[in-house]
Amino acid sequence: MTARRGGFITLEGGEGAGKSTVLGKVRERLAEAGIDALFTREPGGTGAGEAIRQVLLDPAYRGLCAEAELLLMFAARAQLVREVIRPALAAGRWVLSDRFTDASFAYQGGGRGQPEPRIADLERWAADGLRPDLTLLLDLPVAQGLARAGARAGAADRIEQEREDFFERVRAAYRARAAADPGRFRVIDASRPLTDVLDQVDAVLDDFFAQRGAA
Ligand code: T5A
Repeated sequence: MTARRGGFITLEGGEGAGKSTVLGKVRERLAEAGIDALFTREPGGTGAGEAIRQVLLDPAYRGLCAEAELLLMFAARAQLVREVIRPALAAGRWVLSDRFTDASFAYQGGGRGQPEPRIADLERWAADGLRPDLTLLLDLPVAQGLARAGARAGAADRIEQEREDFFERVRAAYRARAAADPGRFRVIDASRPLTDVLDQVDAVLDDFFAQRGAA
């Protein structure tokens, strides 16, 4: 795995899809290959963003309305783009993020029913029009992802407490976005054992880095 020029890569998927696990392995492999990469996550990734994340995930704010949720996601994103991602890309680094704007289209759009044009408008100005060069969608049946997430220690956060039909809409929205933009999305079968998922991810990244001027 080798790559000379930077770019922006995101991982997306429903609850318990395995994004954090996969990104941990990718981080090790990029480090071994001597590829300079910055890893971040959403919502969060900055001081202000992590504080906003706490509000967003705290079950105490169960009554948060969909509009406030959407704006908080983009408030954290606005800060992350300007404080972390844009400067890193300008320095020629690779940036890998656990979720980005596709998550808002899937969760706040598909899940909560917020109108797509409203989210697209926020993408333009709040996220500074930034779009990933490559997005890996870790796709798996909702029940399987929720079972994985539920098997972890700790109480469910505010969004994890949603009903299964909410996550079905999230999954459908993700898959629709992937189908509409096959040039940017690669769909990974995340229902498979971890070694198999990692092989799929490696193949996609190797191919992408090769296209981006790999040695
Ligand atoms: N959100 C976020 C929005 O609503 N809108 C937005 O715009 C954004 C950016 C973030 C929440 O915010 C929402 C989405 C989320 O609800 P979070 O805690 O970051 O909260 O939630 P997730 O991103 O969903 O992270 P999770 O930790 O729940 O899931 P991951 O990272 O996808 O899964 P991971 O790696 O922790 O794996 C889950 C478990 O499964 C095992 C792991 O070991 C772990 O125990 N596992 C596997 N087991 C078997 N086979 C495999 N292939 C496995 N892969 C992982």
